[in-house]
Amino acid sequence: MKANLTLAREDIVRLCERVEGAQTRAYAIPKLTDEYPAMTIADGYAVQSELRRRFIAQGHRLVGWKAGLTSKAKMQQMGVDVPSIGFLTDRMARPENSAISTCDLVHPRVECEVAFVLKKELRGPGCSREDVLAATDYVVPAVEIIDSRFSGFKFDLASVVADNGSSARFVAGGRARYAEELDLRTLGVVLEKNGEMVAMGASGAVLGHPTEAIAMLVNILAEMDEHLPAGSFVMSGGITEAVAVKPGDNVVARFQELGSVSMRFVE
Ligand code: 0L1
Ligand code: MG
Repeated sequence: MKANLTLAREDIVRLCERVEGAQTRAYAIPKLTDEYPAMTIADGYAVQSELRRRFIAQGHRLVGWKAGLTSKAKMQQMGVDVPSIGFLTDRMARPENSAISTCDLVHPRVECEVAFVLKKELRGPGCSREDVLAATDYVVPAVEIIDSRFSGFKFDLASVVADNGSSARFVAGGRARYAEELDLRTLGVVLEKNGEMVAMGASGAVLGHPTEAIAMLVNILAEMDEHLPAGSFVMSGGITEAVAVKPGDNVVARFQELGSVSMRFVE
């Protein structure tokens, strides 16, 4: 990954400050490649790593990671051709059934995901679906609230990666289940907004099997000399497309075998 870096250290810090400002004060910014057209995905991860370093220095606790852009539908929707990863901190977690504020978000959208909790560490390269299953303690249903900070949703993969894969909030809930008790490829999910079904899908939409997304994430982490420690919470990517939410919306994600995850959105 380091071999494909084009940005100088001062540019990485500058772009990180730009992203951090947009995330913490909730305003939209132009995609980063408008100013740095040669920016690579490796540059995007360098900005993301700097953001993670800063948040941890400010007292945020790293709780896990997320795979993003893991379904063909999502890649097409966003005009990209490879998945991405992002980090998750305690400040992004929201309890089930809670009221989630939108005044500190730019373009909030929700998507349904299967999350994995690890009992053993996972390291790449060469992490496989089998390795993921062997390291998984249990799976839980989750809703990710993504929030691209880029104006008019105009972005490319390098910019999205720098913006931590649009990570903003997440809610885990429902029923925790052992992975070996489930067919993780065929789990159905229905997303309801204000009592209406707005999206549906099956877990195989995530790279054919959500464990593939976790293995992909571990192998990308290995390129950055990072790994997933035991206890990590890892979201495998949207099964459904992302659906926009605004104050007053009630959202329920109903997962086959895993129960449901609910929240409401307020100003
Ligand atoms: O979680 C994800 O799939 C990341 C999506 C990044 C692009 C977007 O904001 O839709
Ligand atoms: Mg997601």
